[in-house]
Amino acid sequence: MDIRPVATKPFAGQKPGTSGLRKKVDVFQQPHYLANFVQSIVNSLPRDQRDCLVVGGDGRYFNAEATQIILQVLVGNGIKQVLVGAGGLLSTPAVSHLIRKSNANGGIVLSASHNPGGPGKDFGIKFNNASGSPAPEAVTQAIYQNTQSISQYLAADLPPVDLAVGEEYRFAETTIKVVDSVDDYAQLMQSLFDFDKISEAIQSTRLSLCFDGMHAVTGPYATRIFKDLLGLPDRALKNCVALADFGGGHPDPNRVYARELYDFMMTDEAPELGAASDGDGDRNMILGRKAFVSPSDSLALIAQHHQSIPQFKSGLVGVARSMPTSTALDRVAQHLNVSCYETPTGWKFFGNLLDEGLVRLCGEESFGTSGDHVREKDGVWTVLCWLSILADLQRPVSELLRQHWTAFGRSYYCRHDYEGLEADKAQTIMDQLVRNRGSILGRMVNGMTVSDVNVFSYEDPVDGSVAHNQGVRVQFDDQSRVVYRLSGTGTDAATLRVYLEQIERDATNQGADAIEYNDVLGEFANHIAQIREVSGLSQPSVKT
Ligand code: G16
Repeated sequence: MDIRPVATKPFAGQKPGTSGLRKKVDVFQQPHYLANFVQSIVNSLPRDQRDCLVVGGDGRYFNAEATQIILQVLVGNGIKQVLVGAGGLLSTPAVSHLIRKSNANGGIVLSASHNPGGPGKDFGIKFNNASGSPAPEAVTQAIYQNTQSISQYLAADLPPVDLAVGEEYRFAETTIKVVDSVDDYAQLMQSLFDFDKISEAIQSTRLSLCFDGMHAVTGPYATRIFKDLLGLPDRALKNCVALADFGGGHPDPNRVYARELYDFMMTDEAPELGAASDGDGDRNMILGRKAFVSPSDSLALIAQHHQSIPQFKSGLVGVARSMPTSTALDRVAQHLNVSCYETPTGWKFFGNLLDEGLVRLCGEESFGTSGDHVREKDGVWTVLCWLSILADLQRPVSELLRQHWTAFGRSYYCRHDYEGLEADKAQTIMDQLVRNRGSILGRMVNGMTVSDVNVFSYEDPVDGSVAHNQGVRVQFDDQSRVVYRLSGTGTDAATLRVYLEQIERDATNQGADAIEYNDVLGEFANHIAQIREVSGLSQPSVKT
């Protein structure tokens, strides 16, 4: 077997976004494109941090071919050990756990998350560091710089590597071990939750679940954990066969793309809990019977009821949310007397806070929640948190939501996405908002007055790094907000996200639909940012 340097040239635009490099799959299929990026990852690693790397992906179209290319480059570079998921499959939180458990130097995740998969659809790659966290900006920047000056990569002429579980190979300096995709993760979950208690509630029919795997990577995880270990019946699991094109669907667990589950959960026949996860298993959607739990509320309720979750029995210490996520968590944190951090969008910003033990629970409005057990958001874990809460408190989700709103006020929250914008127009909208600050201050809507307009910057309290320009906040006098930011995960044109939050403290007015409740504020947000004038879009493409 030869190891040879392959001459190559930089590709423009290999710049990681909110969560790694995401492009159309045919971009990744170009000769050298993926190998260049993987070589750049290796080049960014100090020589003494090339002992062990984890590789796994969400199984989307091109996952199998990409895994072989990655192995060729890692062997070519003499990485001592590579742990790869069987069939090249690992959910994103499972990669994070495996990195931590095996003391690896990092890992490579193949996924475009909730974006569709298949020919003509999306693909992605990202690097996670030794603590299992998506690489911080300094590292992604170093990788990007490398892609822009690369002239060769090292590749081993490997035969096709059969990724059957238990196989072990030795090529040149490298050992490749194929590990079960689910085993380690399932054991971790068993160590964090009281499976007997949840199982007992299920057997006594006090607790029931419908989980939608969206034909994505969590299918096998859900089957092992919810069915084999907790004893839920087959009918509790929908779409749990992982497919390379996610069955032609959009593996995004929200009310739009997990519509069937949502509609079912709004009927009298619905189980206590409904849940869905995304392409790579890090996102989640939580529903009760006739109750949608917004991701921000889900996070706040997990914090409120953390004593029902064995992992958090010793207390939360601190919690964190991304800036656009609703402030429901802040009010619970204040009540619990624990710190609440506000970070930019992107799970990587939680990494340092978790590593330092400053927070134990984090979440984002984009259907992501997780704890200090891994350094990624974690869909199946979130479902287990809810199962634990329901098994312990024995109250319906709808009642828990009502109690929460009565005690803490309700953050009526929703997001308007304006998709398909030309990049320069999207930027113009953001720039104008800041320029027009003076004329926006004092404007009124729904009896609220704009009291501040500012640009969010974040200084990491651990390493002092600063992230500038992380979104524009329009703040009202009653703490309600509109937040504007540009998405960093798309593969096409720009998407402008407008996050709407109104806080209703009157318990008699907390039962409305959040999307409808925010319609007037949404129009106001469009108006003050001149979205219609600049982009021609009078309505958002999606409201979630
Ligand atoms: C990624 C990040 C999240 C972020 C989300 C949306 O999630 O890990 O932190 O909230 O993208 O980002 P944006 O608003 O920039 O599109 P995932 O699940 O796509 O990896």
